[in-house]
Amino acid sequence: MSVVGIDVGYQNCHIAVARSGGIETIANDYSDRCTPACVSLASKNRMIGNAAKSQITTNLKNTVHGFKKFHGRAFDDPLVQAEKPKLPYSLHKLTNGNTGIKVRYLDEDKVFTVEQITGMLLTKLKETSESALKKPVVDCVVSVPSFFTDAERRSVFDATQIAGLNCLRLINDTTAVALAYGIYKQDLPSPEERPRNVVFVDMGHSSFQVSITAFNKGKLKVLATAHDLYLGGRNFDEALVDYFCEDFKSKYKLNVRENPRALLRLHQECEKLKKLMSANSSDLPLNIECFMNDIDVSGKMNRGQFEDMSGQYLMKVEMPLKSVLEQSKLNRDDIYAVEIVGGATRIPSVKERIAKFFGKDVGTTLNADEAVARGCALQCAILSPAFKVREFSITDVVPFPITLRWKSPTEDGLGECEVFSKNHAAPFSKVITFHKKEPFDLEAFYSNPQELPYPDHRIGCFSVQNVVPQPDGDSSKVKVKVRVNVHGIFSVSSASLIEKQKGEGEDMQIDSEPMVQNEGKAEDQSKMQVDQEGQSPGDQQNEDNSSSSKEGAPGEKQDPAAGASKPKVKVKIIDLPIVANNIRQLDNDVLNNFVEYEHQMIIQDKLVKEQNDAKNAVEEYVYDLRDKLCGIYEKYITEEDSNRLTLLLEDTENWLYEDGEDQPKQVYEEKLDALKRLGQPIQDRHREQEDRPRAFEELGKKM
Ligand code: ATP
Ligand code: K
Ligand code: MG
Repeated sequence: MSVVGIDVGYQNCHIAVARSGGIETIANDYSDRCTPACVSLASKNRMIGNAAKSQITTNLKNTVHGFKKFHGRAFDDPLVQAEKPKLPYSLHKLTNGNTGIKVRYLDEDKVFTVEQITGMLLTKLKETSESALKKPVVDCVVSVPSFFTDAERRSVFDATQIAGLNCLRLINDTTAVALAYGIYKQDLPSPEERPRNVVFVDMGHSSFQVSITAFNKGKLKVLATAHDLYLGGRNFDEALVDYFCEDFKSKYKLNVRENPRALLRLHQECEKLKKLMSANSSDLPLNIECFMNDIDVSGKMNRGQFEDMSGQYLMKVEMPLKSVLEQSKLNRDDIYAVEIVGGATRIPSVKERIAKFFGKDVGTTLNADEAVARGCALQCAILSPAFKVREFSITDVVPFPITLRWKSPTEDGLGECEVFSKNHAAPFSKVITFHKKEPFDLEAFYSNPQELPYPDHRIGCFSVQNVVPQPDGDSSKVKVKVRVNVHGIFSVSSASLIEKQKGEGEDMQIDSEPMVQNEGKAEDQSKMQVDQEGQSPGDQQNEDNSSSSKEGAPGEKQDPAAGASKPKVKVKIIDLPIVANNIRQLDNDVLNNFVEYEHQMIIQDKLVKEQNDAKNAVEEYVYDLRDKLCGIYEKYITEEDSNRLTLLLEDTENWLYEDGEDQPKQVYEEKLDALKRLGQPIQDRHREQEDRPRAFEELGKKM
């Protein structure tokens, strides 16, 4: 079983793995610990990560980046529509209304879903982990922003499946950071003592997240989270881009916004400048050669100026900090430390605002780029039975309250009930008891649309089927379990009908109002413990109680709700099917097709890679042999043979650029073999000669 944590950022992805020495972040095939969230589609293959990023300006329309926010969103979503004009690639409305990404791939127009694009990225990250661990990687933990709603989480989860990963948990970015912070701390207060409250702040490229977490020995509990969906490093880049667009318009009469390629280059240069300004307060130059219309451009900027023009963004830093503090009902004095991560918290004025708000220096003990990935890997290690790691229990929160509404075709009136309040502990399940004579629908939605960073407050509709009245015509008692699982995804996870047995206690009361029953504090704690111990965090395991009663069914069971004090009622528990219909959910068939298609694309990429490797091998051999023919091999070949061989090498080189440009792998292999048949004897003669004196030397030493 693999222990891998993946931070999928809007701009940057990081991977941490467990090896014998502990948790470490790993580098990719470019010796880079950071893999850009970028996918480039081409006529023969795909490039992903660093290779894709280098295609951004050359394969502009088919290089996809900045797609993380499209997860679970409709094409008509205002956020998607607002991003659209800024993207060099095209978006496309899918038949189900979801956001598609339109590119040329294998010389055809092709529309990919965002799950597929993230799936491609995850394929690359999976391969990177596999080459570091030297074994197949399946199990992993993946990070998502804490403010991701149900549809967004389901979409990311589907992407992990497309990449063939078994995602044990989608963990919130700031919760992963909290775990990375707390698990190694030796001096946390004991469980009876007042907890240590720590604020975690993550400003990435696209968004801003804050959490307050309470630590005791062996556990962490998230108290509250807050966010700004529209505040991140990219806003600061845009402020600079705006400035230089104006600057170049007046200085050089250039309309940069009309030229996507130039605009992209300006973005890249402005981001570099922004980073330089974090370490430097003096004037800094910005120079781009051959920028547009063969004109070289230059400008300058300093930190003070930059802060002035990014004032509108700096102003937004405080709001989420205030919100999280208010929600937690703590005072500033109750905060033990403020820890910052995410690339954009390196901007000095961002850091200052955070420090000023809490009235204390911000801690930078965590690695700003890698803390999320490390936290993910730690969570994966905790969940893995194969890996020994300190016990540490994690209680997260439900970020947005969830309400359930029910209706039946004939019974009149709607009923509704908030099943999860804001900042309710998660994962968590509850049992709700209904009294029904016929099948009914449960609609789940977010209670508070105004606070939702998502335009649709619906989560989904869950139809509880096969409900029938009791034999005597009375309503049946139907117990429905609702839960927020380890991924932060809501579901009506099971339902059962409790049938009174003939002649036994008839004393079950019929409530008109449904009864909501927490599964019991202690019970739920122990369930969370199961999650922590990670026998399997999957859906089944969370249901340990109900599934044990299911396994016995059909049969006679004690109704647990009847309790010990009441007279015992003989009942039969019948499982009821539930049909779930979540918004923006991919169909299972479609998902399976995507899994299959990803597999084909992986094979295609591999073929192209092997072809390229075979071609490069011919090219290398040609260069190497030609060099040696005029060098170390000169003595071992007649002049005539040498001339003939040199000519052949030249022919081969020309062929590589013409007919041999794009040949099947075997053709290159045959070519190489043919050359080697001529080159090998020379090499052998040379080696023999070299070895002879060495052999004498060896002999000399022995005597
Ligand atoms: P998100 O969390 O929004 O999904 P992400 O995880 O990809 O995005 P990070 O890698 O945490 O984002 O941060 C990237 C951002 O940090 C970029 O905007 C980058 O320019 C910025 N950044 C990195 N280093 C510095 C620096 N030294 N000074 C200023 N900004 C920086
Ligand atoms: K990241
Ligand atoms: Mg991030």
